[in-house]
Order: sequence, then structure tokens, then C-alpha cells
Amino acid sequence: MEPANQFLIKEEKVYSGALSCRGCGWALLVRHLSSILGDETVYVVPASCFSIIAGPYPMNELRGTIVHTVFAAAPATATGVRASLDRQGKKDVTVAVLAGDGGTFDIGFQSLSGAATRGENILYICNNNGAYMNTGIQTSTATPYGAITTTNPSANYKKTWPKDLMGIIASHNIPYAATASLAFIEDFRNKVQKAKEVEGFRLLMIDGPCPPGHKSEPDQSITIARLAVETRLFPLFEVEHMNYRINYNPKEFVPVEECLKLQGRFRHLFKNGSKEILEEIQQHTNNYWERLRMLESNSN
Ligand SMILES: Cc1ncc(C[n+]2csc(CCOP(=O)(O)OP(=O)(O)O)c2C)c(N)n1
Ligand code: SF4
Ligand SMILES: [Mg+2]
Repeated sequence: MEPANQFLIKEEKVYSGALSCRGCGWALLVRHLSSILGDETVYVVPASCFSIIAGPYPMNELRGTIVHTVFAAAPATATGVRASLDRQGKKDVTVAVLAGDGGTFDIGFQSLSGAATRGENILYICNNNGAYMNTGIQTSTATPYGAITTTNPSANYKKTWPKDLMGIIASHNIPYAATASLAFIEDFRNKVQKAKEVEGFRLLMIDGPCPPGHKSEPDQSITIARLAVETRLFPLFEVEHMNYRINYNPKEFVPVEECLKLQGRFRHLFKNGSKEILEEIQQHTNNYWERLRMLESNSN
């Protein structure tokens, strides 16, 4: 068996002084990501919190090359970077998009679908923190049902279900797509390694802790991320050419409340008279899990 510390970052590729909030998922994500992808990587970054965290040139946060691009066009920009590297014979250099959920589910959606359909040789990473955090916590189509944002305040909490981006991207028949969590770092690192090695369009969806947006304590980020997986609110699975595989089966039933109650954006759901909404969220979560199991059992 390999030593337990095999998943520690052996060589730091992120410089000190990052501009993220305490407990931010982006920060931990890029530390692990860059330690696997290596210095040669070209990161393509559409508008998001990471545009700020990455730092202004020449004070880049990451070792590697960072290309900032417009919100709607990261996969198109990455397509151009890939073509240019290929023309120079640099086929081994990874081109990785680092995008938020707003840039993925909404504003960059057409560009994402286009690049996936063309089978571009790109690794697309979505840090899904469930809202437009960088501009002040506006609702995206990834925002969970029941959450409060600045565009869905108080009684107008979000009353639609998040888009099934994984289902949509899987239907493009791409070679590799997976969900991953910073609370399951072994699984996360294995998936990044696998996604690095596969050729063609690959997508990783990471559950992104965000204390200001989720109204949570910074030291609870990993606990909340772990509970999101244990409650099945954020299941861990992979899809290869439309074949599904669940990577983690929670050993016991943990109700969704356990994860939601640590986040102030759901505080109103714990007041008298809101039990029905929690039950709806539980039912939707159960249904999604059953659907995943069915897709897995119908896979090769
Ligand atoms: C076309 C366009 N519209 C709006 C903006 C303003 N803007 C910059 S970052 C951002 C939020 C990004 O949200 P998301 O993609 O979820 O990333 P996060 O900030 O949550 O990391 C917005 C709305 C922009 N830069 N370009
Ligand atoms: S607002 Fe959220 S996503 Fe943005 S830097 Fe702060 S913790 Fe990270
Ligand atoms: Mg976001």
C-alpha cells in the first residue's frame, strides 16, 4: 500500500499572497491541480473570482501561463491556444480552462458545447460555487434550490432546480467527465491525473466552497464539502462516452439538512413552516441519486 501522505502536494506551484477569501475552494483547487498538471500548463481563465485570485501580470499566482479571456468564450480561446501549441509541436502541454459556474452553466454555455462537440483536446474545470460570487452572489443556473442570493433575497429564495450540467455534457459523448470534491482529495487527485492523460474534451466539476457566498464559516469549508457528498447533494461519479460510474457510495443515509444547516444561505429553511421545502430538496436529491444508479447499471 502507498504511504498515506502520497496525496500531499510535493512541489508547491502556487506563490504565497493569493487574493482569495479564507476558506475559498478556488485556492485549494488550484494548489492541487497545478501540482499535478505541471509548470508547462496553459490556464485559460474567463471572468470569475479566479481572474482576481490569479493576480495581475507579472505577479501571477500560478506557475504556468495564464490567459485571461472574456466571460462567454473560454473554450473558444482554449481552442485557439491548443491549435497554436499543436502547430508548434507542443502536444504535451495541457490547456486547462478554469471557469466558475456562471461561466460554465450560463454565459459560456454555447462555447462549452461547441468545444465539446468538436472534441477539442482541452481540460475544462468548473469550480461550482453555485452563484456569481465575484460580482456579489447573484443567482446562476447552478444555484441550489432554496438558496438565498442577492438576486433571490429572503422570501424570493431560488425556486428552480439547478441545471444538470453533467447530464448535458455527458450527452456530448466526450471521453471523460467527472465530479470531484476537495473533501475527497485522493479521488480528486486521481481524477485530475486521469483527465490530464485522456485525449479529447474532458470536464471536471468541482464542488466549490465559498464562505461569503454560502454564509458559512471558513474553517467549515471542507466539512460542508464532505457532507455534500455524504448527503448525496453532490455525488461523486465519472462518465466515459456516456457510461456512468459512481465513485463513492455513502455507507449510511445522511439527511440533506446536515449539510444545509451549516450554510446561512439556507437558514430560512429551518424556520417554522419550511419543513416541506426541506422535504422537497431531500426528494429531489433521492431521485437524482436513483437516476445515477440507473445510468450506472445501464452502462458498459
Ligand atoms: C459579459 C460579462 N458580463 C458580466 C461580467 C461581470 N462578471 C465578472 S466575474 C462575474 C461572476 C462570475 O461568476 P462565476 O462564473 O460563477 O465565477 P465565481 O465568481 O463564482 O468564481 C461577473 C458577472 C463580465 N465580466 N462579463
Ligand atoms: S467570494 Fe467565494 S469564490 Fe470568491 S474568492 Fe471569496 S471564497 Fe473564493
Ligand atoms: Mg460561481
